[in-house]
Amino acid sequence: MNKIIEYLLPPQRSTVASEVDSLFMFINVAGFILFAGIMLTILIFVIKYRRKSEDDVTPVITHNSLLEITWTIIPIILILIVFAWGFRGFMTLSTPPPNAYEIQVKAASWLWEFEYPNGGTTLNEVFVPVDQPVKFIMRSDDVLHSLFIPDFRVKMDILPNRYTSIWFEATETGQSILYCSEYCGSGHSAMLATVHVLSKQEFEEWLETGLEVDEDMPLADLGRQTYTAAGCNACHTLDGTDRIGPSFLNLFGSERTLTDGRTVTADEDYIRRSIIDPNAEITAGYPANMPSYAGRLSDRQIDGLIAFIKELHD
Ligand code: HEC
Ligand SMILES: [Cu+2]
Repeated sequence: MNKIIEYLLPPQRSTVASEVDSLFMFINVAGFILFAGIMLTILIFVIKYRRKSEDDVTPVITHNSLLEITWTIIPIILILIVFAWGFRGFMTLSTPPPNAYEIQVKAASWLWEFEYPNGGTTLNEVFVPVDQPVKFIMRSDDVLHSLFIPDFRVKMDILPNRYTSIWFEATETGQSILYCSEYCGSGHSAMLATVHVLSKQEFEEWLETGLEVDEDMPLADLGRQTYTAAGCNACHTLDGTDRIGPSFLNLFGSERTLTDGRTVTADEDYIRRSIIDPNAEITAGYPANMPSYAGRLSDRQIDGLIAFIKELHD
């Protein structure tokens, strides 16, 4: 059974994963046995009781108490097992342990922002300690989203104007994928983040140092790093092809036509404005759906992005 689970499902990387999988497999196997049994019975009856001659008549059958009680009791027992088992898992999943480490999660079209107790934030990346309960307190900036981490078997809707939460305890260090599982518009499939599970010590170190933007890195390198870390790559390519937004190739210094008919030159100021207040100037031919990065990127990261975009010419 474990081999089948390994084959069918993502790796089990949280304390609740194996219980979720066991119930899932129980429902599947029970469903399969019932399906096969019913199909087989139908097949046998079709053959055995087929009309054999022109004047074959159907006998009058009223009922069979034993049979009817059996096929009522067995499904009731099965359903009660699923209910009790599922309810136990539901209670575990919905009551975070009191010592859980709390991270605030903000979902926006289309990015993930994580805020740690020390005030630091990360975009599209979340760092958590291994073997410790972690609680996400989640809200949405705009529409309905849903946070799903398949490796941890946790999933919860995220709503505007209301908090929802999930918790998990990762059982091994490494990376897992986190994504939005509620269709939320054209950038929905790009709403991805990475969960980095660190050892306790690595996590402490990361909290001390990792949150600060690397001051020594050359600006353009920082820009390249931010381009993926902040998820610009979900909508902007570097090779001249359109994704959701225009490509960054040959952008710097070019003339941009805006939806209001004005033409502007893509200089430093224009790029900075596009990042901080993207809906102020919409490039003609593209939807107005870039999220604002105001307060989400440091000034140095924005300088880095500008330096990086400047270099992209063929
Ligand atoms: C969800 C998709 C999405 C993400 C993520 C996104 N953008 Fe955009 N961006 C757009 C769209 C669509 C436009 C064109 C409409 C407009 O001007 O707002 C655009 C326009 C721009 C422009 C102006 C381009 C032009 O042709 O004039 C710049 C510069 C820019 N984005 C930079 C960034 C940077 C830097 C990031 C990451 C920090 C980023 N964008 C993330 C969708 C996105
Ligand atoms: Cu979403």
